[in-house]
Amino acid sequence: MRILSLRLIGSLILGVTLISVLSSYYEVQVEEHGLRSDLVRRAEVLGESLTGNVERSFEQGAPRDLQRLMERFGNREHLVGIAVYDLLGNRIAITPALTELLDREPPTVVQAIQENHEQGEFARKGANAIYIYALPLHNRQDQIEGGMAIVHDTGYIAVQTRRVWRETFLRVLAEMVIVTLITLLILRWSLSGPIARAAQWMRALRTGRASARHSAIPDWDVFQPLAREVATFAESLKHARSAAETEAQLREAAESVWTAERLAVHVRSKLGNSRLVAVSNREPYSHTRRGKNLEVIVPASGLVTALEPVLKACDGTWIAHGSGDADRETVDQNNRLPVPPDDPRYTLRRIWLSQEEEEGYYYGFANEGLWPLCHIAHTRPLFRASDWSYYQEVNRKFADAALEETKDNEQPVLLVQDYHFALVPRMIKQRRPDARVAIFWHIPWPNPEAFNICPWQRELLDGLLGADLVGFHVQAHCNNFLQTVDRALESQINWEHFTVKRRDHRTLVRPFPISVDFNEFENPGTTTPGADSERAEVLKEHGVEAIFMGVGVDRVDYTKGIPERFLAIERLLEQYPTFQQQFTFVQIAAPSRTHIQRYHDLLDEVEAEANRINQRFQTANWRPIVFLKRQHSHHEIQRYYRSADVCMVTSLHDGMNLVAKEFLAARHDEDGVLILSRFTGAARELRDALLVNPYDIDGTADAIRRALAMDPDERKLRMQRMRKFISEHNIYRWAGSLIAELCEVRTDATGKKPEEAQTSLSAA
Ligand code: ADQ
Repeated sequence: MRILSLRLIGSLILGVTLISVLSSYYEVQVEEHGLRSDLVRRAEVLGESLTGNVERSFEQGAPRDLQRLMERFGNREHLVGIAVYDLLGNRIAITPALTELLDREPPTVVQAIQENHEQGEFARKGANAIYIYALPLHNRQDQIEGGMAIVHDTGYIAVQTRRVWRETFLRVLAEMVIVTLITLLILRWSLSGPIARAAQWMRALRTGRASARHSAIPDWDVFQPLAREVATFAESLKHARSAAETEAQLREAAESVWTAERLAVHVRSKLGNSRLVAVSNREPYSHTRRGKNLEVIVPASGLVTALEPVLKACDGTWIAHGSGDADRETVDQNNRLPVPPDDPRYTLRRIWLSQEEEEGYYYGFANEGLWPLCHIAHTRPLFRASDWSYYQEVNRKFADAALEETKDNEQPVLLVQDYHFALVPRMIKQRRPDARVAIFWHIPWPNPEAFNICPWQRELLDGLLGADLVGFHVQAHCNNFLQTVDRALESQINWEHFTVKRRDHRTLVRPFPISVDFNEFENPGTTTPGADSERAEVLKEHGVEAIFMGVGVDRVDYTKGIPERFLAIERLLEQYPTFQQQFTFVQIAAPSRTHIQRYHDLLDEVEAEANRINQRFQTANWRPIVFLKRQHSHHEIQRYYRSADVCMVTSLHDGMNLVAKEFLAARHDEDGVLILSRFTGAARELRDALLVNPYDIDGTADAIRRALAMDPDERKLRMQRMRKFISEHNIYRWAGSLIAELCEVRTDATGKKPEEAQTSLSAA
């Protein structure tokens, strides 16, 4: 930095000096030229006014008159004197001051006589600098009779020029000092400060000592454009370090835990040269416009966390609905864009849907039909023929995009996500029997009787059975699915291997329990206050004082059992009044699918229920329920997870439920109790949670009391066991096992042309 400053200052001084010297030189030249011209003009004027009288006296042969005349003019400024010569070079008259200077006729006078024309010459006579202006003298017949020399002292020009040089030099010196000082100040404020802060930040990252508070990008001032690049670089470094640490821990524990890096290696080895394409409704990055700026939004979604490392590892393509208001501005002419925006590693292909398509396919068939059909939560599914028609149309749109993205690749691998795309696997396999296609169903699969009410159950099942692999969270959903197929379609089911054979195509049905990225959850370490003070701080922000805190984090969905949870809290306060003014429950509630009347009403209902219970029990500085009705960032949610005594997941039915697992992953302090509905997929894995039936309000209230009164050792033991399980059964394991299983599948590349492979449903 010092060398940089010196060099910078040196260059500035040199540059400023050079420019100033050149401009001073020019100024001096101009000044000198002006003074000389002025002198020449004065000599000419004097010559003109003298000539007539001098010629007359000269002709009359009156040297005394001539002498007097010249002496009368001799006191002009800078004039040394005047001398008159005849044609023979004899001095006729001379002013006294000039006597010593001109001992004989100057050559300029000789030349003026010879050429009969005025002459001027700047000359030196000993130590004197002079200007001689010579002019010929004529008689009345206009014949030349002699010459006259008017001599000026030019010494003052040199004095003047030196003064200009001196002044310029002083000005340059002052300028240099000011410029140097300003440069030093700029260096200090604009460069040294940000660089020092950046260095400190990077050192903290390099040494792994960056706390959550210090991990944000500092203000890099003029280096701001670099900051983003360095931040991405630092992020990779952080991941590499945590991966290395995890690897080391694994080696130490002789265990095999999945990490993003391991998944990447695994995926590359399994895929070989195959191209990987993921299809989901939700996109991993959406763009929105905030004034003049484009903002990138990464949805808080387990699906994105799980699939992104897979796509990154093999430069695949992710096909999704472009739902951001500025999404169209950021794609190329093929509706593609490289992502992640900061460090592009794979391609996002956006599909555009009209409002009618979105209403019919997404809100209608998927969320008013299939969602309540698959969740036993006593909300009646709505099946409209128009929605079904949009569902087929949009499925076709996504399948076509997937086929287009894989048209130049042999044996592509396709991962289709969720209940929005039940028909896509068949649509792809009909045209590309060589493709490996998996569909993962993120929600439960109900029993055959429940599914049977769907007017298009056979079409949906047939669409799904186009896949080589159908994945669910838990074995029970696989079993329900196979039983449904058994009842509804002609097929052969192998209960030993969990496969379905239909028209020469075999589909594997397997459980892949989804999970979270265990290492993503911040460990605040010792730099932030412990759970007790963080809890008090969190509650204080909402104007509440309490000893115990519970937390719930949900989309406001009728399957999540939020009203049941609130009733259980009310029952707890009724039955165990000691918890009044002691226990507060924070419900983080993200409004969801509010286009649908049922969801819209539910949001009002849940809020009204929270208000009712609050009004019943609240005091000046305490209330039982803090209802936070908005989407929160993952970072914000973690604070609540960390400081809660109890997390409540009371879903009436849930495929897995990631909130339960997120709560466990966030508890680096190995404290806190999880209350978990037995109707979630997670309940099959997390046996150390307090399992409840959310319909049993008294039972759930009892579970809250039990959780709050639980012995710390028991809390710790349960939490440790569940955290160990989640750390081993993380999101990367989910993606790794799904891809491994899919890549083992023998495809139907039987040589049949696509048309031959197609079979109509009616033939089944
Ligand atoms: P969801 O029904 O959405 O997922 P869940 O598994 O609980 O349910 O995941 C919700 C996610 O959204 C969590 O990551 C949670 O942190 C986040 N979230 C919830 N409320 C939020 C809020 N207010 N602000 C911000 N984020 C919030 C479906 C199935 C599940 C299955 C998942 C994954 O219904 O059963 O576990 O897919 O397969």
